[in-house]
Amino acid sequence: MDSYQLERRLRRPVVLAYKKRGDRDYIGFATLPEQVHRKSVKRGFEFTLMVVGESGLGKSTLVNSLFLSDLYKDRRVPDANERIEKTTSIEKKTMDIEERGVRLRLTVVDTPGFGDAVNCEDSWRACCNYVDEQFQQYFRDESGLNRKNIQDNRVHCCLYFVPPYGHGLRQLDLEFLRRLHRKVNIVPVIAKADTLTANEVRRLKERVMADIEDNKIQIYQFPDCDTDEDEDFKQQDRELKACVPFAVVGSNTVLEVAGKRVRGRQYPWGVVEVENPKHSDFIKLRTMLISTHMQDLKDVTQDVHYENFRAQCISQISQQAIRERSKLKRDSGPAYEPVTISDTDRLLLQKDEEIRRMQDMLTQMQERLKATGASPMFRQMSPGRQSSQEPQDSVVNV
Ligand SMILES: Nc1nc2c(ncn2[C@@H]2O[C@H](COP(=O)(O)OP(=O)(O)OP(=O)(O)O)[C@@H](O)[C@H]2O)c(=O)[nH]1
Ligand SMILES: [Mg+2]
Repeated sequence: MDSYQLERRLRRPVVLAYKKRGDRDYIGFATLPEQVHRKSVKRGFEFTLMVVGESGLGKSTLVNSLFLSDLYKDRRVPDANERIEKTTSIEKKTMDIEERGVRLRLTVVDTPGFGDAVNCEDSWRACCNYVDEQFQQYFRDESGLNRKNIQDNRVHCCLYFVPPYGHGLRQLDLEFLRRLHRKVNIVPVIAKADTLTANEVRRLKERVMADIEDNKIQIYQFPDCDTDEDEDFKQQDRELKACVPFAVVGSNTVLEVAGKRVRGRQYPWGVVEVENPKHSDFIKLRTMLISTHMQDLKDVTQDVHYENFRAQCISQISQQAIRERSKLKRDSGPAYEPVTISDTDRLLLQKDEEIRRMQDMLTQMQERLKATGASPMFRQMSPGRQSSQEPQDSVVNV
């Protein structure tokens, strides 16, 4: 479909809505939702998913299963020696998907080599830097001239893979989660769930959730269901929340089971079907990620994580401006009564104005966040003071 056809197709609902209403009192703003819908469909959607977890847990396989793609066909698996040397690399793949006229630019950020290096600090640092760099880029673009066409590469969701062996979260997992939970929406998943019995899955889920709670890790919170939703929807919502961490199975193989072609894993004793809800939580995860909560994940990224980042940036810039101002004052020597405004005075005035603007922005943001009840981290911050409870590993360079 060319752009002219797309334009016509997008215009159609509004025209129909207008014609249907013969009522003389009809003003027309009832079409506002349609207009918003039309505009966003035209613009298309962007979503970035990061997958993190120890090497070999099935991250790439799950991504292929989720998006019915084969993103990793040229992948070469490093040998043991390479793995010891290896640092976590960031592999970014973007694909444009279209479904019923809706375009989605999906970016998957994979982290092969996570947990391979002897030093586990390397693992979280690479991911943390990546998330920060995307925020920085967005912040720069927002303050630039071409604000209308900003590409949103911020990470909207991070699937964190917990190994099926072991008894909950390990040091490596906790370290990663502590460093990133205030920056990105974390959705924990139990990898290779087909290697566990139903009871083992249940026990591991409980352990993981207890570890998350004990360590005060803030994973992605599903929004509350509206009270006027129907009972089926409410039930679905309850089941979804109870499912976390999702126990998933992935496969790149399509098999034939009872005359139907399904993605699955063939074992001597039978087939594990990826999309069978009795075999794994794969469908629940896919529905949540793609059909029901994609927009909410984007909203939380914008309203909570990015706002936190932005507040830190503004606070740092305003501190820097204060420092520069005092330096200028010192350098300008003893106070005297100038007859005309000198360059130094002009600069000082500019700096004062800059500081005032920054502080206004900061106050506005604090008020907005207070109103939405978001981000405890932000509430701990004030200009010139940084949260002491948070690991301050990210350096914000603007
Ligand atoms: N049993 C089981 N095996 C799986 C599953 N998903 C993937 N595998 C297998 O695990 C191996 C590693 O899968 P990958 O998807 O390459 O793992 P990865 O996490 O991307 O690994 P790196 O790219 O090295 O970080 C492959 O042999 C897969 O076939 C699963 O759900 N269950
Ligand atoms: Mg991989």
